[in-house]
Amino acid sequence: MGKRVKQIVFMMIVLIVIMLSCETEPGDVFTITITANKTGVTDGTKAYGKIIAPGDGPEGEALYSIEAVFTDGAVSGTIPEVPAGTYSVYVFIDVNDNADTAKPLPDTGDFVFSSEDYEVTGDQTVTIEDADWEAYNAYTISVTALKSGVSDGIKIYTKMVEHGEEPDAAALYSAEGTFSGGSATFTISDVAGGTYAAYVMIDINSNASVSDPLPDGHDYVFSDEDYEVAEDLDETIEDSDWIIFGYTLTVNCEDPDGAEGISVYGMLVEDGGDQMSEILYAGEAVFTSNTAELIIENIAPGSYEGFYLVDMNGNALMTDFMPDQDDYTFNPAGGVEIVGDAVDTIISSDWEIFGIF
Ligand SMILES: [Ca+2]
Ligand SMILES: [Ca+2]
Ligand SMILES: [Ca+2]
Repeated sequence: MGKRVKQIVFMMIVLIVIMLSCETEPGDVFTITITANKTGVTDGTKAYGKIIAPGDGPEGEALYSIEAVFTDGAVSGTIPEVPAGTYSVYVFIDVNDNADTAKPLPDTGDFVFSSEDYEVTGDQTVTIEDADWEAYNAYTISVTALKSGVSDGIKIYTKMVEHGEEPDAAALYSAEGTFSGGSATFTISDVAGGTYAAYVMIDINSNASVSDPLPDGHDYVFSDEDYEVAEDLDETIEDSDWIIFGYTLTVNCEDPDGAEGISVYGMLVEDGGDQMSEILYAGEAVFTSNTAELIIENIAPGSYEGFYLVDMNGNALMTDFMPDQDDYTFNPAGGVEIVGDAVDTIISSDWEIFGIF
């Protein structure tokens, strides 16, 4: 061989050796180092990492696993002898210190990191920075509220309470915003997935307590008592979704005479209206043991005429409540003034039999 050919052959051999040394051989194993930072994590908090088969979700069986303890907002550890291949890497910080060490999984309150389709081709380091963590099972709700006619500067408040609870229950999450140009926006972050009762109000008369805002007369309210959160949500409350906050009128009625099992109806119409006026609010109850508790709900504050009817012959329609022969009626003089939740009483002698003048 000529000198030049020898040089070329030598160069080719060198090149092949270099190429081979870059390829992973079957049986080669590598060390995976996981280095993580998260400010605010207290010393002693555990982090768990695992490498699992690609395609398995975060709950998949660990092929390789590791646990380590946070110090000064940082944690690291190594997993030796990982064959080349494609995996998923899951790491979580057990912030609330409740993971089952036999099969550690994150729950609400923990932080998680994942890297799917993670290729192992040599000794490698997975570096997880502050911004790479996500709160487990936590979502962001962004709300735009529209309501024309609301003055700039008026506050809107929202609270999410336990499912089944009323607006005055303790807030699990809350937020506020300020109206400008007929709309307001607010964001609720880190909401754990689940079902809640959500209450929103526009404090029209600017008198709500900032620490526990609740609606009163003239405020607008909106509620969703079965509010499900399972992803990030972008919501709009439309102009027509709002109702004026209303009060409850409870009327304890005494039996006029022999009305056991009979229905009593209550209805409110506009101030100065009569029995033929449009019914604004209504309720129904049945006499039991000579009394009936009639409840009329969600009444906007104001003055109304009240009409009550004991439908002795059972022919009144919920749509008109018109009395006829032998029914009992009562129309309180001076109307019904609603400024808050109220309790009224109708005693036996208040009832007048209809049709006898
Ligand atoms: Ca946990
Ligand atoms: Ca108010
Ligand atoms: Ca009747």
